Parts: sequence; C-alpha cells; structure tokens
Amino acid sequence: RGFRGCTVWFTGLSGAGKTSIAFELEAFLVSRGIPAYGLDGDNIRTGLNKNLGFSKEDREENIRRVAEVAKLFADSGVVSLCSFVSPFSEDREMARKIHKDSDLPFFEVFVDTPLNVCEQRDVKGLYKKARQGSIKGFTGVDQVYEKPEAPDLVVKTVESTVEESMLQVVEMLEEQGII
Ligand code: GGZ
Repeated sequence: RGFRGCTVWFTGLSGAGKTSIAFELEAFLVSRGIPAYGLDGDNIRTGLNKNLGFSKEDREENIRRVAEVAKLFADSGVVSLCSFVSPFSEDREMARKIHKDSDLPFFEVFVDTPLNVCEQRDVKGLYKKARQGSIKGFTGVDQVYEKPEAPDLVVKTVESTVEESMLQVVEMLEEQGII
C-alpha cells in the first residue's frame, strides 16, 4: 500500500486541541511507515517566524510562510500536519490555494472546541492574561475567530478523545486515497 504527500491543516482556538491531535496522528502515521511531520506555533514562531506577532497582517504572513513550507513537505511525499489558530478565512483559503496551484492535496480540519471549554482548560494561562488585558488581540477574547464554512472535516473534542479525533482524520485520509 502506498501513500501520497499532502497537508492537513488544523484550525481552531488556542487550547482547542489541534497540536495534540496532530502529534498523535504524526506518531500513528510514522509507526506505519508513513512520513509525517507536525508544524505549529511552538516550532515555527520560535524560528522561521520569530519576527511575527499576532496582528491581522502578521497572522497572514505567518500562515503564508507556513503554507509554503507545508507545500514543500507535501511535495516531498510527507504528510504535513499544520496546527495554527489561523482565525481568518481568507488566510486559510490562501493556504489552500498555495497547495492547489501545485496540485497538492490540502485538507482543512476544524477542531471545533467551544471558547468556554478552551478557556476553562486554559493550559497555558493565556486566556486569563487576555481577560486581564495583559495580552492584547487574543483570538476569541478581543480578536475574531472566523469559523470555517466548508471544512473537509470537523472534530469535536468535547465529544471525542484525542485518539478518536485522530482516527477520524485517518479515516478521511483513507477515503481520500492519501494513505
Ligand atoms: C492567539 C496567541 C496569541 C494571540 C499568543 N492570539 O495555545 P497556544 O498559545 O500554544 O496557541 C496560540 C498560539 C497561536 O499561534 P498561531 O501561529 O497558531 O496563530 S495564527 O495562526 O493566528 O497566526 C497561543 C499563542 O500562540 N498566542 N498570543 N494574541 N494565540
């Protein structure tokens, strides 16, 4: 059985579970001999994109660069797993177009976790800081999150475990002939 490179783009609020699902998926694929690699704020905003903040313009540039990198990974045969808040529809559409123009498969996965749940989890204490005003322009608090209107897949982390969500993505990749 073969596999093809592609990009799976996880979008959702901070704390929604994007990176957790992507890393579980990376481990699942690699253990089956399918090359996969996760990109997220932690490994991109500390290096390649360390000159970017969280204004609308900087988020757009963040997404543009990530999409270009993901495209190269996908072209090399890797399943590239991108976990970015990516709150603006037009930026996600740009990421899709960057792939489409090179004939590379791109799947948008909406990690649909309600704001109140993300805020209750507050794993990094960022929502508290945003509410207190020490972080400005925080997605869901004082900056918008535009929900995807036609994502390829929606996963609901309130109803499913990380593993169940991950397996939903696997099923989609199987149906799409990627793996
Ligand atoms: C949203 C922010 C912000 C603001 C810092 N808004 O839970 P996290 O910590 O690890 O994920 C969030 C991450 C978002 O970076 P992205 O590169 O994914 O954003 S985007 O796609 O919009 O460019 C959060 C942290 O960085 N963080 N400030 N103001 N998230």
